[in-house]
Amino acid sequence: MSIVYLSIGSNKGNRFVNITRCLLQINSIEKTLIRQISSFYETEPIGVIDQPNFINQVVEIETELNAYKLFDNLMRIEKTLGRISKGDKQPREIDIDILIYDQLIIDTETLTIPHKDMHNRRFVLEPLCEINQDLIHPVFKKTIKQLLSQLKDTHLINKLV
Ligand code: PH2
Ligand code: MG
Ligand code: MG
Repeated sequence: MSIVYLSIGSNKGNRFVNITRCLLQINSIEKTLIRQISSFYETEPIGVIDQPNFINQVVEIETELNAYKLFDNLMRIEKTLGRISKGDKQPREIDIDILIYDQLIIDTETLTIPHKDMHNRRFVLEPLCEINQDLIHPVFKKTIKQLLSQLKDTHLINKLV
């Protein structure tokens, strides 16, 4: 069994409904179970201007699926929940990113784990720190708490519930 951390985001439509549906669908992936859920955070968009704020959340799951099989399932869920492939720069109902999969390091065209931007993003590190501050980043060999303490990202995030 593997432990995986996912970042979930929505900035189109009813963001809370989208994320709730997303959680239900993740939990119904075969051999996969949600173990922990962070608070919701309302977050300023990064890298894309003139877009609505996101709701972001981080979840911890356990799964028997390998990283590629899990990724396929997550992309299927993104599509089901309405994400039309217009590219990463458009508002979307749901975006699911694999942050960390055990201590695995993968760097291929389709999949990069750990997520290549996670250590630079407050909307990832704060919710992740809430559910596992001692988690080690497999590449930097630092805990999430350490990465958060040295983070320079000044984009606004607001913890909701
Ligand atoms: N996702 C992006 C780009 N920018 N900004 C915020 N606040 N939240 C996101 O989930 C996000 C983003 C690309 O996936
Ligand atoms: Mg993303
Ligand atoms: Mg994505």
